[in-house]
Amino acid sequence: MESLGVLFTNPMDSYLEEELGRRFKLFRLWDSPPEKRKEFLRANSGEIRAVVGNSVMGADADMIDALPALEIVATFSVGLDKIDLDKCREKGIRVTNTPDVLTEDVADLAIGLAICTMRQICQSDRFVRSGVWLKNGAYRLTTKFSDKKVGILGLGRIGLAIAKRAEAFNCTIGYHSRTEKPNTHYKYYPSLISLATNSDVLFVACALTHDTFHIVNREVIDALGPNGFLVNIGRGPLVDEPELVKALVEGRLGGAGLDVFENEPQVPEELFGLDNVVLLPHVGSGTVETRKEMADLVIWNLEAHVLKKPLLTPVV
Ligand code: 8YV
Repeated sequence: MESLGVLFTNPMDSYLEEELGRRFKLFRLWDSPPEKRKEFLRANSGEIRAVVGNSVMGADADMIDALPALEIVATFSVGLDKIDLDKCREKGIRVTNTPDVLTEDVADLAIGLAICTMRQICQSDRFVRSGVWLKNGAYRLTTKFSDKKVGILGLGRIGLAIAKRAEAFNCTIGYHSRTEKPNTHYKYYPSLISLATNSDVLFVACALTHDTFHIVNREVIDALGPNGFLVNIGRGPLVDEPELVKALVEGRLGGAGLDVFENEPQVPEELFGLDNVVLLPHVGSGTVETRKEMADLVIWNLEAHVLKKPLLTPVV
């Protein structure tokens, strides 16, 4: 196994790093300063046959071109948006991701974010801590989550898990995706605008691709309206962030619960002062249990590749 040279693109998980280091020859990209990375790749290109990246840095066209011996990209994420999949296909490079193991955590967080935003849980906590309760009395009334119309953009594994949870809150569920899903009783909306118009809370849970970049635009935000809430646990660039900020500042959108942003870890400062937003640092899959399962999947995929066995979670 040590003969497999693995490029680790950024520090993402200490357990994964240790285990990769024990099994393979690990090249840490961040060991070289950003301006020397091209050189670093060139110097080690003969040995690097695998890349392990994540939602921060994967394998783009430049990296793939710089690594002629590359055989597999095993990403520590379910999202594939940081990998040039077409180039991998073209060059016969295998790609694996970490589906299923993180579905529950991300769906739990999505529902948590919706309730947190609508019931203003974080703001209420600050109200108590800052002593305002003592001084000013009761907190203002907030918005109920149960019984609401929930819209889900992207009814994949995570979207379905959100729907299942929302059903337990007696919500009615609608969704939009490229095509209608055969085995669900949820209402399908062929257009995102019509889904947003008919939703109190819109969950963004689709993959980021060329087609879905800024899919939640001004029109969609306005269709959700001043009493509507947006929850994004997918990817920041799915939402036109400047339009979202404007709508929140101008009161054209009721509120937003955001785990992801367009230019992480940058978050628009205009949002910091707003009481109707909850801002999280991309922690959807961030539990000890799930990150361990994700790491094991990455390792097992690489081992399977070395042993020429079927990959566990192949994408390409
Ligand atoms: C992680 C994610 O944040 O799975 C994804 O697509 O965005 C996350 O699980 C990340 O890749 C962990 O480093």
